[in-house]
Amino acid sequence: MHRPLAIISGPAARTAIAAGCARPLAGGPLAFALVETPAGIEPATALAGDHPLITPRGPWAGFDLSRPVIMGIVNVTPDSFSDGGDHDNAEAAIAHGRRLMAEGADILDIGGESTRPGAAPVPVDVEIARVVPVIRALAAEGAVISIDTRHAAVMRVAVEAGAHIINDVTALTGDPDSLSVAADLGLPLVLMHIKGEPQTMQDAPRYDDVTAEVGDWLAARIEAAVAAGIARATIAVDPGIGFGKNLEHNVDLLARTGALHRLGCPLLIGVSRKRFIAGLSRGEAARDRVAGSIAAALHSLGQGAHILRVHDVAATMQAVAVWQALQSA
Ligand code: 8Y4
Repeated sequence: MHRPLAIISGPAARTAIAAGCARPLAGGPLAFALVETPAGIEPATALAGDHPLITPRGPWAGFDLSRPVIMGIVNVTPDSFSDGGDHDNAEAAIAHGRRLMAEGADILDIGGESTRPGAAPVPVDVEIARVVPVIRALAAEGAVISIDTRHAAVMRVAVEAGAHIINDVTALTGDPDSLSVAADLGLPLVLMHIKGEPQTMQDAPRYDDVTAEVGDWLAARIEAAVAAGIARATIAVDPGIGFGKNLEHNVDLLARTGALHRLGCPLLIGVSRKRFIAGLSRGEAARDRVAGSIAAALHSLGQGAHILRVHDVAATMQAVAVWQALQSA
């Protein structure tokens, strides 16, 4: 288990690399001076140049990953939009997706099943009926679409409707057909960590070392995917903030999220409006968690995250533009 320590940002990163005091983190723009290994703490310069903490990532899904990629969230669930019928839901979701595209989202993540603890399970045909018209409409307008699903049947029809990326919060463990269907489809994919099932995942989750265990689980899922015929270069990983984790676990995982670069894959982080923000602050409702979401998003970029999954695309893009200008100054 190797963790980058003493992560350096901004102009100092380039200076430290040029001086032979640090190595680029996952290809840059950050650097790291130290690495924690099972044997102790060592200089990063002791690592071989082809170590996965150092090697560049991407391209992934057509993105070169030289700048942060913004994935905007489009829910097609009745509780997120009108109380009207499926047609109203689809129309509202399409309008929302258009707005996120106009705000500059690189990817739209379209989901038709709530994975909130206690949410009623949705039959697969209902999930399909919700997402397909939204994918069709937004893909036809040029959006890059990811399908947020843990069901193989939904993956198949979503891709027929124009989806480009599979985002599975169960890392292809949620359906016995997912590994083979994803391999057959051959699209870029996000493998997210979850502990337990969505319904019960928040019932007293336990870890000895959450960052190490999430990393080991994701490593095993990468190997399962590769064994099923999925190309390694198509896989992005995600620690799954809030999915079978309490406040302390989420904070630990975000603080050390750079450790996941040992997996050698692009890193996606989803913190937007999540409950841990309220837990660290004043118990705010989801709509009042934007500032904390942006703080966590910029922190994630400072740990070398490549892709951010967010509700508030315009606000995040503004924050990222400022962060990036200061990185490359
Ligand atoms: C308010 C609104 C508060 C939404 C919490 C939430 C992730 C994900 C979700 C993630 C990836 C959510 C589908 C949870 N989170 N996919 N999906 N990574 N890859 N909750 O972190 O947004 S749904």
